[in-house]
Amino acid sequence: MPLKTIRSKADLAINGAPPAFDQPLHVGRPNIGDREAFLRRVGQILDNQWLTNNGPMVQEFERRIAEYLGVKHCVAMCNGTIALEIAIRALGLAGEVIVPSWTFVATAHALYWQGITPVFADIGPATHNLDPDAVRRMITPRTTGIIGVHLWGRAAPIDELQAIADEHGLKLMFDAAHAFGSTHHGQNIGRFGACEVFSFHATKAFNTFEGGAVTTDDDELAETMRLMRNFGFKGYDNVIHPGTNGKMIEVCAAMGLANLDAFDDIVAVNTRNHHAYREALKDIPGISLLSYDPNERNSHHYVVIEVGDDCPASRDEIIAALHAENILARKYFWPGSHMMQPYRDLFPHAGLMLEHTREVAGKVIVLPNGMDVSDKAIGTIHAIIRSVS
Ligand code: T4K
Repeated sequence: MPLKTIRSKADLAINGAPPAFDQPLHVGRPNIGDREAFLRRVGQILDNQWLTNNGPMVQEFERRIAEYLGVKHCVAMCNGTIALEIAIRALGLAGEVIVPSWTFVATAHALYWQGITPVFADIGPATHNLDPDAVRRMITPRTTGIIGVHLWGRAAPIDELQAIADEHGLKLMFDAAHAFGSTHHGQNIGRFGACEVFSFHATKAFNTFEGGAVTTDDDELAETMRLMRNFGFKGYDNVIHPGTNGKMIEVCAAMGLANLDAFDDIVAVNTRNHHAYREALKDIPGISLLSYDPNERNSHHYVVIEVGDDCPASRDEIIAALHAENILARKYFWPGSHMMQPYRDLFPHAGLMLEHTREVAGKVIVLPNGMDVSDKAIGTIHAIIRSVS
């Protein structure tokens, strides 16, 4: 609950007033479904004495996720980053792969960690997703694939990227870390490209503590990934792929099953909050809230605002004011992956090709959302931004 009413600049913590919240209000506060249901499942795990290595809870989780998304295979993993690495390896990507810079750095790292060069293509300034023309410009003889990211759960330009991939004989996969519960043309994200990779990290709309999954309709690819996540073993004593330890553990699957039952409620709260933010923020000049297509489903997990040049306060001034009030808004994904190591040294001039990435990175603030964010908190966040602007 907010602790004070903000009417003017004098009421702001940056000007010496006490903070609005005594406990931090986080962007990534985990959503937790039915505790009793989760704890019952933990009891079953202990009774089973089966804690990991493709146990019954993980198998049930995979079945339920595949059913929910309407996809043939869900291969559960220990986190989204390892899931990306395994998908990249199983698809045989090599050389150069085109990715957006405007994403969490894990997308690029998953390639680089395997000796593949991530080549950064620019985004559309309104979509925050890959611009297909920019992708075309980055294709070279070494390019083997494209990883589209459904940033903020809004679908990447799937059809255009598929056309480019087909035209140039490239593999196409998606980083769907933000997109559990999203649709594209009414079809669930999870079924596009060669495969799609989800993150079920604690900070995501749907979480399994840590976790991830690759979904695909391709039987052979799914089988390869299942083996690769378990060191490449096919049966006892027989390794047929280079592999790693990418397994989801039973307790994470239990959390996922409890949270899957609560997912509709989580989305309802996020959506309501999103509308409340939209109503509240519309009177502040220079602040615009990124919108979701009303014809598509989306978890509405990310509340993303852009601070325009016509806003009297800068993005960083607003962030500083919110942090002083104990509201830990974030600048995700500033300054862009191309500005982070090792890519900054590898491609010192990448920014020249990333005009929209640079522009968007300077404007974005992600505000708190989720089951813990109340109408009152949104009112306070609005009052702070209005008073500082
Ligand atoms: N691709 C994309 C597009 C991604 O966004 C991500 C992950 C990945 C791939 C990789 O998936 P994973 O390998 O992570 O499954 C967080 C998450 O760690 C990361 O999963 C996520 N994206 C990224 C967008 O956000 P940080 O460095 O911002 O985390 P941190 O520790 O600052 O936490 C965020 C906020 O949440 C803080 O205010 C604290 C709060 N929090 C966090 C945790 C873990 C809680 O209140 N409770 C918690 O348990 O990266």
